[in-house]
Amino acid sequence: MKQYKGLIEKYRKYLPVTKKTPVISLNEGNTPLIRMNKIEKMIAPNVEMYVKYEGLNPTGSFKDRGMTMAISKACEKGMKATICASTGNTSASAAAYSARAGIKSYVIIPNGYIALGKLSQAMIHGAKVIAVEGNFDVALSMVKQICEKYPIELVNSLNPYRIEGQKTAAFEIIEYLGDAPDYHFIPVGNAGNITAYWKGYTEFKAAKKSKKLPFMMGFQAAGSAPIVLGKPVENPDTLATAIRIGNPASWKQAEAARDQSGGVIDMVTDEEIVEAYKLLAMTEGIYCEPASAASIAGLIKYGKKNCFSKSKKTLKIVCVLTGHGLKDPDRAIKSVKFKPVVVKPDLKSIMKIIEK
Ligand code: AN7
Repeated sequence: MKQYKGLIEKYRKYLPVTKKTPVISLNEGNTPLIRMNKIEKMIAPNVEMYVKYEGLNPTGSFKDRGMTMAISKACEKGMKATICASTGNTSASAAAYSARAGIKSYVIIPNGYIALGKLSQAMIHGAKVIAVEGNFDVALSMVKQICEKYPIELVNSLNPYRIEGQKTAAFEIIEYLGDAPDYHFIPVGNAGNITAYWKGYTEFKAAKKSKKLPFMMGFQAAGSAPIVLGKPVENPDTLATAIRIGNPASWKQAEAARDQSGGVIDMVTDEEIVEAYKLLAMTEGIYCEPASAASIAGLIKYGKKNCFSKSKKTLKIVCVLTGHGLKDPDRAIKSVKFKPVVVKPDLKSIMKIIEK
């Protein structure tokens, strides 16, 4: 049996790599597309719904797809250090891939707004973690200034190789479904991922690997929705800390994906995000982080608007679950009413709770 060796080996033909590029990989990509039999029935009778479970990448988020490319290309250039601003997942991925490459990693995070799992990853992989008293947008502006002056590779999605790696998720969806889906739902933060998926879908269509293009349906959190509002948000706020971003770097590209596909960029409230997050976990057995649930919340919102039931054909819908639920266990514990009950170690006490 041939072992899967990561997305650079699989999609080499479609990526800007050569024989000389040292491939830094953790066998990322190849994540499952899972049918949501219960939730699809709540959306509309003619809907076939799937999640692309990107939380199953090596560091638990889609960032690994971009990072294998960014770090491989940094090594090809002979760079000895990487830096990123991050709401958490980019830093976890950059730290892991930099460790694997044997180069230094610096990460700048907004102090107090990083989920615990993500922080632990950056730390254990040996990154130098710097927490600024400011939000992600402030951190990104610092990082850009540093990279102008010092020979450190910027590995945020401003790095074009990140987008190249991330577009492979669209390739996988097309290969699995035999064509692109009708609708693609995705959370939007810094807007790199929606840019990457659109690039992937359009490239595979041009290569005649698919016939159609999906409507791109991007969702920001209501308290951090600059693209929806049409202006930067100075103090972005949402419990979905991964997408707590007020001035997305790929703003224009996200609008282009929306407009070229005929889709939307809209917002969902924190309440809608948590509701979708719990629904997915409790009815389908899938644990994602809150930001990821924005795609599901968006689908529920458009289902309620009868967006799909007007169509006579079966509509295929893919929602991207960008990060694993274990990234942010604090949010899960805060979201569930039934807390563990402490009892004496005897059957009677335990049965009392079970039978309640
Ligand atoms: C789980 O890690 O921006 O729209 O610094 O972690 O491509 O930014 C994370 C973003 C969605 C938004 N879901 O993707 C970072 C960071 C999760 C994320 C997004 C992020 P983009």
